[in-house]
Amino acid sequence: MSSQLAALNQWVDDVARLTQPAAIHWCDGSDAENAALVAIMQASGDLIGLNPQTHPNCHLHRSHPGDVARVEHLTFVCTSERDDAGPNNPWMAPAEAHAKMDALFAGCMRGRTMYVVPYCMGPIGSKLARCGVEITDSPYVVANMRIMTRMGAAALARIEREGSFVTGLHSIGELDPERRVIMHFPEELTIKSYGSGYGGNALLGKKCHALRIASHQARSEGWLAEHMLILGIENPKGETHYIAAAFPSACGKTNLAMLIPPEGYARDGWKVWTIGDDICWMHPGEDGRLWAINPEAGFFGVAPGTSAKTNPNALAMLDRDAIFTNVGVTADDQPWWEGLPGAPVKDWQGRDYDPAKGPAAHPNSRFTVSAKQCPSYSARAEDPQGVPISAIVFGGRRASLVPLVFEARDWTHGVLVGASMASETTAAATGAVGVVRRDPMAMKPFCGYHFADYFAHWLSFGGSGAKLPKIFHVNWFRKGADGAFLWPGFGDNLRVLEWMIGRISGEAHAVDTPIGRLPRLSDLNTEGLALSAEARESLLALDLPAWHDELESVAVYLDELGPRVPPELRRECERVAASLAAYEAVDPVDA
Ligand code: OXD
Ligand code: MN
Repeated sequence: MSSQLAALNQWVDDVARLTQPAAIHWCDGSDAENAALVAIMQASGDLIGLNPQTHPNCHLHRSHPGDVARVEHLTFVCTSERDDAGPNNPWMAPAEAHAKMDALFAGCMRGRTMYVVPYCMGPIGSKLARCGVEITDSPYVVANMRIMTRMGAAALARIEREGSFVTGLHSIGELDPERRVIMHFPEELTIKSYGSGYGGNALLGKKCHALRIASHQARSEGWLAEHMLILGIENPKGETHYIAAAFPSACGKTNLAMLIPPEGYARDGWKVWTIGDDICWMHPGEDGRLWAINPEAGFFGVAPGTSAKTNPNALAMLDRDAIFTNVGVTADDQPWWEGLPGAPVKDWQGRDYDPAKGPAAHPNSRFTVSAKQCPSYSARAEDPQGVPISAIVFGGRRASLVPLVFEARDWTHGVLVGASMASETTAAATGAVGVVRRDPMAMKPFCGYHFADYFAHWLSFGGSGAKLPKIFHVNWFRKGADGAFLWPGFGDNLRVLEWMIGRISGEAHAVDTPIGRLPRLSDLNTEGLALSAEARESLLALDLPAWHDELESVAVYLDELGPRVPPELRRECERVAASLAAYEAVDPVDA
């Protein structure tokens, strides 16, 4: 046995001694193994078979009702120096955290099977990919990891070759919110998660490894691990531009990644290709560009709102080989959520559906499905080199203030734009929904180190020689006086992406403003769009006094992050504030 596998075996033995499982199963990722696990879960009630005619090999899982989202206040980054975790992360000293976790894990797998899950984040043959091993007592987690990562024998072979891997120990424990905690030890490449079966808390390859641990590694190794979708836009000339876009959880990353071009665009030959919907690892290439891979192999998407109008590609991939978590079901056992035709008879808790008790599907109900089933999945998603990124897009859910789109004037300004991102909170995490909070680069819950150091890391890419992507900010969620969205969104977002591509190729026009470069409405293709007068007036308008307040609030936010904030970023904030003060209002909107 190689010494690499000896280290892995040793860890597995140690964990077994601590957790006392009845059996140990090393996962090979095969179909036969999956079928056996599904049978076990159907027998235990962990999975419920759905209609085999309409949804072959699809299953429903109902979580414990108190375990349906990420728990940010129980998610710790355990660095040896407290300040290295930053004010953006709950922190605990590593020794204390290990002791706390060991006490929770002691004997917790008695009577259960312990699964050893080797996985690879990224195409198995890619230098940019990284491996991990998750130990879990949840067969539901194994079934999800099999879809979300390259899991099993091939990953184990790579681990044996490479030696280094992230270790993740997970137990559902008693699913008791009082005994729930997720610890990250970035300096040890280790994760320990107890007491939750929910995706972001339990599928350790995703948020825990591919974002929190990877962001920490990326900083020391000179790359970026980001909460971004990646899509390719092919124009009628057959040229494809790849765009990475960061939005907070449940703000439409999956829909944007799978966008269907609106009618005129489709006719003219525009195509959109999906690379990933949640996570993007970007490395500087020898050519000075940033090259990106999607470390995941599947989608763990929010179900409610996914419909023939919002995301036909997603619907097309969800009629076979998928796991649904916390959705409702129809009389003929089809999965159902708000936004779909038909009617539910059971809600997400398995109760008879009663609208008085709330929606049929939990607002954070999910589907898990292989990316290969997505009709727009790009062949380049499996390219070991990744794809070159032409533009980075930041966006939030903002009912007011922030225009539909603007371009940062340079990299430093773009980093400020990302650092000052804010968005209304959603059901993807426990806590109040709809409250505007700062969520820099959509990484508030996921950055595994101090935000100030993270901003410095981003700024460090701005050095000479780099052919960096242009940075943009979008807001699809602006609302009018009546509370309705002003922009149609979904497929029509391609109109905004087309303008960005025009900016990259130097063909599209923009107006310079203190907050960045804005198109006039006439610079966007609005053909066939019925925009209201209010939308035409305000989608691209600048409310100068409100922006002045926004910049003040950004400065306060940077101050709150403390003395580590790079002076360059503070200066950039001051520069924008000063140019706002000096700005003579030019209405960028075409009447
Ligand atoms: C997710 C999230 O599940 O961001 O992707 O919560
Ligand atoms: Mn996410």
